[in-house]
Amino acid sequence: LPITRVAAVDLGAGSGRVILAELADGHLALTEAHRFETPGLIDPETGEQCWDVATIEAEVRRGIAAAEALAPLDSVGCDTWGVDFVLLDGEGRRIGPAVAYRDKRTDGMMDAVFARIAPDEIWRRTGIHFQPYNTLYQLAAVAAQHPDRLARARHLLMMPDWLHYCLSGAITNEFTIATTSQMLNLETGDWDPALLALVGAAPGLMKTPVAAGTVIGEHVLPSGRRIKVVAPGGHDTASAVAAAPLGGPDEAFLSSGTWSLMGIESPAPFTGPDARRFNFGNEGGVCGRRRVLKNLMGLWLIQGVRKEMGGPAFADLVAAARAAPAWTSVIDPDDPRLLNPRSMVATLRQLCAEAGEPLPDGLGPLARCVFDSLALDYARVKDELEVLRGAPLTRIRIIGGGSQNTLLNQLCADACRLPVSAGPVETSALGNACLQMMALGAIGSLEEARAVVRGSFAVTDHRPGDLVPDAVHARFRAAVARSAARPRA
Ligand code: ADP
Ligand code: LRH
Repeated sequence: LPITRVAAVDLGAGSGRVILAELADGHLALTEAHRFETPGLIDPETGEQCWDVATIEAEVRRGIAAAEALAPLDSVGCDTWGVDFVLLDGEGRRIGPAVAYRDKRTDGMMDAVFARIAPDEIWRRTGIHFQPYNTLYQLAAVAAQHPDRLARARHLLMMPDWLHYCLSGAITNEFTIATTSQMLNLETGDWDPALLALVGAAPGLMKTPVAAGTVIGEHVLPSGRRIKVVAPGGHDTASAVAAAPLGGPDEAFLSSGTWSLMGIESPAPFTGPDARRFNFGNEGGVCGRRRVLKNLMGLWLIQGVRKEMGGPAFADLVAAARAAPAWTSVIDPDDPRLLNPRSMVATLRQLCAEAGEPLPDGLGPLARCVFDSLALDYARVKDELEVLRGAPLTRIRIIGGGSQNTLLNQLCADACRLPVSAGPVETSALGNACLQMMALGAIGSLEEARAVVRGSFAVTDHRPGDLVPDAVHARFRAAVARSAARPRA
């Protein structure tokens, strides 16, 4: 059998990588060709917090060339974080900066949108969870703050679509990333005309989404050789879950990176009152699946602590947390003040003070506060998922960079009182590569892709050990209730 080689471009909000994936004799091997910190910038005119898309494009091109230097590629495909986009004019030129989802331009925008359409109606149309940074509210901000940009725009490309455009010139919108916008109609799978009109977006601004695994164009390598461009699951979480070695419908996934995305895979969406009440979303998956999940603040919190504490290695940070006393300071990790705080450390301490918890001091206690709080959050979502599906879960599969955190994996098992399996680490790149290989005919189905992943990568199991006492869960629930009762800015 011939060897199939693809380049998976995977951009997380924390770091980007280009990975060479090689399939030979039913075995998949990954080689990292290039890695970089996802560059951001402040727009000099508006002060908006943006992605440095020129540098991102250059890094991606460099990475693809580096992968090709390792072995001749058959194709390339890109996945990125959700919700962010680029506007293009009629000549294909970018309009304005690529503003990042944590920028404060969306402050107050949810309420502005809700004044014109009831949130229940948005939910009925999209089945997507409410987050202030969803594309819907970002576009409402563009309409309010820069109407000229929207008036000139002829295309809206989500970040992976924009990368595909840079690489091939093809203008497409891919389905999985489109669902993160909260503007795709759950029933039609196409952009919802009422929501487009609401933000003043022309009907043709986005194209009818193509399915993950579609060949959308060609990329010309520096050598002049042409390779296929395949849209994988453009949303990194869709790609990650595509490659998650889920053992059946009773297993939950926890995609652990800058965010913690926790949920279940389902053939049908969950649109009932429990899903709405708990704020679960039904994101579009590959091959007709849905991800019924929740966005939790995740390792963004530890990234912030790390930055303010002199940038220790993640392994040292985990060791410091392990040495600190357990379940001492617990907070609600999803408090909106943690989305983009001036100081992560000061805000974590402030939340501890408000919850009547001891103030963590120093690297170990701060990291411990983050990991303990995240583990308790996972337990809360586990309970909610069990209510939603009316049946217990049997295992949690942690995938992504955060699956290397053996302390957090164990805390998750102890708090959720369930077995945890950790790995693979580069699941987004893996799922991206698998969908490319399906488009190339080298892998027959998603089931086969998951079997290949299972046979090619080891996972580490954690059994529940020191179960977390009920009193700790109660302290956590009190912190969450306090945070929910706070008036929103
Ligand atoms: P994203 O793609 O969202 O940027 P990743 O999946 O790359 O995120 O995960 C990054 C996170 O993984 C880091 O914030 C860190 O918390 C965790 N991580 C990375 N390496 C290690 C390690 N060696 N030990 C423990 N945690 C790690
Ligand atoms: C994780 C992720 C997540 C959300 C967020 C904005 O990287 O894609 O699923 O969409 O970024």
